[in-house]
Amino acid sequence: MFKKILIANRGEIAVRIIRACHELGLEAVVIYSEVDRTSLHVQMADEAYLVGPPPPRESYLNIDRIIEIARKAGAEAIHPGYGFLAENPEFARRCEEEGIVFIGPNSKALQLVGDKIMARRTMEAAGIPIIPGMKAVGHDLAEYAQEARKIGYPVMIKASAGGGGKGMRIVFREEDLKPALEAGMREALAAFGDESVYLEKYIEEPRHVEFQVLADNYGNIVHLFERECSIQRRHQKLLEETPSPALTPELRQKMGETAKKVLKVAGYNNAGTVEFLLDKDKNFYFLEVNARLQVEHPVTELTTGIDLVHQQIKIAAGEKLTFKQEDIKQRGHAIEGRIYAEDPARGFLPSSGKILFYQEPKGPGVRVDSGVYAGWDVPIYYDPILAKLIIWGENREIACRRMIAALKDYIVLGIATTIPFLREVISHPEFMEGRTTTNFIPRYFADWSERVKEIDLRRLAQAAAAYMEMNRKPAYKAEGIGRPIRPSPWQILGRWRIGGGD
Ligand code: MV4
Repeated sequence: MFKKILIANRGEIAVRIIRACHELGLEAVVIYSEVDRTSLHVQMADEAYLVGPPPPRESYLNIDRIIEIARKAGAEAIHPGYGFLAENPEFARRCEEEGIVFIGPNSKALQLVGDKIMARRTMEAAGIPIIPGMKAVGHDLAEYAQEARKIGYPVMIKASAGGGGKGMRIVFREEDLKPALEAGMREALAAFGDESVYLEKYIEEPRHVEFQVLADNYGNIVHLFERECSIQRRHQKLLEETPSPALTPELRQKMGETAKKVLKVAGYNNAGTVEFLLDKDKNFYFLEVNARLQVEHPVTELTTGIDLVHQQIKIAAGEKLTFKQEDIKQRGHAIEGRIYAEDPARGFLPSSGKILFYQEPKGPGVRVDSGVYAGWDVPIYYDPILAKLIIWGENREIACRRMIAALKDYIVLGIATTIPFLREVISHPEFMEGRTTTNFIPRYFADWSERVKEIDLRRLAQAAAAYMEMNRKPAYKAEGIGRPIRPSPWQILGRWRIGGGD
């Protein structure tokens, strides 16, 4: 087993991995950019090294600098987290070359699953159901038009060099194909440096179901059941849950076995997630492999009792899986809500600034994976995720109610967040009933704006918090007690609570 791991990431996932290192008795080394000097992950680590200026290219994406720091710190392994270099085959290869263990899949498997067309060809040859469509990029408009006619409209344009929706376009009529192809290729080039696109049959109103898989270096492979990405907004996942209300035990078993086969065929090791689309007739199709620890991994941990970061580190250290498929059970229901520094009332624009007041919900079945604290300045340079609220309940109904209550108790003042939006979504009857297809947001929340009452109250509380922060003197001295105390804005506001209730 390693003694010291470098975490090449920041924010909540870096904090999450530090915790896992400490639980395994390992030292955690972190990197930070100039704006992240006071970040929570820097405070919690055993060692911290300045990696560079704020722009990701000069810091968290700077492969040479990260390898140099790993060497200097004597880290035997690097955990990439998610985003940044997590699925970068070049980084995995460089680690392999430098004799530093990359905590993730081998670079060859990473290369394969990162090429969407190659992955489709490989999976189809192995008898895995793929979405009908092209298995090679086209050479000119005529070829794409011919392929689209073969597939049948509507068709989906997709980038071959990456997933996550970049370069994706839905085309309903032939006359719209050319402009959509040009736009999709431009976006693919900007996002992945590769303009290659291909066409698939557009699956209308699918459900987005993914299976967590663990594969050690000795051919042992298990799945840890599914997660449904129930609510997404423009490919940004907001809510994920497990189990999926749409799966029967038979379908779950079939998709789980297929997910294991996908990774076996790809020669994959470590943690990976196999994404499927499920159409309204319950046919499932392989979509892509996410070759990283995913943001939503905690819902799987809460329902299976298996710590995925521990498993990643153990597999990377050459340990065998200690459980078989039949040992893994799903228990209860878990839902994760992502807390972003974005303003849902202003089109989800990023909201930066100082967190003036920060209070996390607590109670049975409430987990918060956070990377922030009161007084911290949210930088503009990175993905605006602040934290994740993950709820476990013995069934979906209790989990939903617990999530709604927890979101009411989750107080962040000084910046706007997605908290009030999440609460409205989960309270919606269609969500409560489990009817969550990928166009839930466009259908029910297209022009959502926060209720005026909440805005007034929140602003009032922010004013109180800012006032106290500016004055930084005790609001009053309790009689007979030596130490002056400063109440929270909520104590000043008395019984008022944002979002209704008492
Ligand atoms: C699709 C699709 C429908 N038909 N492909 C691809 C990236 C992945 N993260 C989601 N993707 C989808 N691929 C075909 N042929 C629907 C999705 C999809 C989606 C698409 C648009 C907007 C939101 C979405 C949420 C989940 C899945």
